Amino acid sequence: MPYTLGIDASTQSCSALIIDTDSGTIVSEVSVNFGKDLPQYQAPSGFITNGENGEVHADPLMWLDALEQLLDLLSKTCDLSKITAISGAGQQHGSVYLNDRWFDVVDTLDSTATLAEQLAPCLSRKTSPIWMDSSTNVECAEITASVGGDQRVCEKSGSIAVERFTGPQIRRFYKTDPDAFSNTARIHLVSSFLCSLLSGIDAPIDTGDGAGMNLLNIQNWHWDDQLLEATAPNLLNSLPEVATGNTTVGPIAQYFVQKYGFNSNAQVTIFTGDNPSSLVGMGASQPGKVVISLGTSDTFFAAMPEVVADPQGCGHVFGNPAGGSMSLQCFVNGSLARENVKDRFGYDWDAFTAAFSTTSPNNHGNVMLPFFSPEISPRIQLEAPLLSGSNDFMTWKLADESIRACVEGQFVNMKLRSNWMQLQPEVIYLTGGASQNDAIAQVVADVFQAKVQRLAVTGSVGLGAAMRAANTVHGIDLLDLGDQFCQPLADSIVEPKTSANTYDQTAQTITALLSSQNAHN
Ligand code: XUL
Repeated sequence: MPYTLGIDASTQSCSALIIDTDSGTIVSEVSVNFGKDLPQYQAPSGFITNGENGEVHADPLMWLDALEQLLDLLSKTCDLSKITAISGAGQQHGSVYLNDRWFDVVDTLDSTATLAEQLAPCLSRKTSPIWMDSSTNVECAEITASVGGDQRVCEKSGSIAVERFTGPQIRRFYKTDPDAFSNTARIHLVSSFLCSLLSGIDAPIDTGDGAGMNLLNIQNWHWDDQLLEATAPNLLNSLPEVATGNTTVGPIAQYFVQKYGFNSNAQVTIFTGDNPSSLVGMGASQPGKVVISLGTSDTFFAAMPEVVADPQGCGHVFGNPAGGSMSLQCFVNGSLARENVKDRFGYDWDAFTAAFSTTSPNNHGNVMLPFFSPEISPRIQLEAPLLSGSNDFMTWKLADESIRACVEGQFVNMKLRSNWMQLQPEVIYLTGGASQNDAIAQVVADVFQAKVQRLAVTGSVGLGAAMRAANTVHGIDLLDLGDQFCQPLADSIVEPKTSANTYDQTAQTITALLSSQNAHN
């Protein structure tokens, strides 16, 4: 009975999910939370706090310790020798900088030492910038000027130069620490770094995650000479190959066979980014479905029939691991913003949910743009929400109204920012931590005037990875895997209850609030 493993290396945790494609069941699911399970790294939400100048970094050794804890846990729930296919996904854009020892070490991992012990001497940069980093404003401007403007960068790479994307991050490293940069022999994404370790070779970057770097040309899916040159000298030498999402990298490294009891013949499929993986795991890798993922960041994405770029410059085009491309819009102020409003009133999640029954859609004109940290959709530097409404609301005296306003503001803003994709979704697939909350799902249905559906499986990133592995290694069709694993949760459908124009006023208020702040769309 062949088992398939999917790994989800996300911002706050590392999770694993094993599927059995014969019986169509999930055999095992485990997770390691960076803050809770690895407190020694002092990263309660998975990143180092108090970074300066918009820097948000994480310790790559923490990811490695988490991977080992995860596999240890997993080996206690399931016989890992039954696994025949493995893939994974990483938080997008984060980068790992390695010196030339990397090539030897990754090839010859020693199962008597930990991954972290062996990899520590390979790091040419101690910490990894992650997607929450907004420190590269100047570098984005430099890359844009050198390539010939926003439109040109967007045509080539699928996005304008974006602060959190890996290219601008690499450029900043090159400028601020040229010695360490020249010591760097390889730059990996979180996804390709972990894939390399699992397979024991220097693995390629896939077109899904690779397009989040401002370095890959989305017309031909090759590194783009002009973008590379605009970013840092001799960059091509430091980048792995690019490969499509259906590439098998090779058998699992002996390290994991010896340490955790994997089967030597288990094959590793190239890893991808968490969003492209979720597209597959939601059964949405063919055009026609829209996914909203509610996580640390909220994201809105869909497989695209053709490549359209966002004229506002906030959206992105990535490779679709199932072939073709996908669009994505990312919102930094996702679950941390919802949590912030909840905590401000000392509410638990039940009280948070109950707030939607004491208030009504449109919230009597009380509107919030809950941007507790700098937002990227649209790009605006804020540390506190923008509010409009009654005096009591504006002075945070109305708990329930504030909670509704936070969620309504998030999704009305999401609708405004995703209009460029020209999608008229009839069904929206909701996933991620907060997706099981019916009150939130109702706001999504009302704002988008579309049916909202949840899947039985919550870990769509890990599931997408497992499905991709089963597809490439065992040749099982992704559509068939979707029928098996991506079924809607019974009674999970939420229909719109409000009329189509209910949120028109909210949308106008949000647009006015943003223009009063000079947001750069
Ligand atoms: C996407 C993005 C985030 C990360 C973390 O562009 O920055 O969604 O992938 O989840």
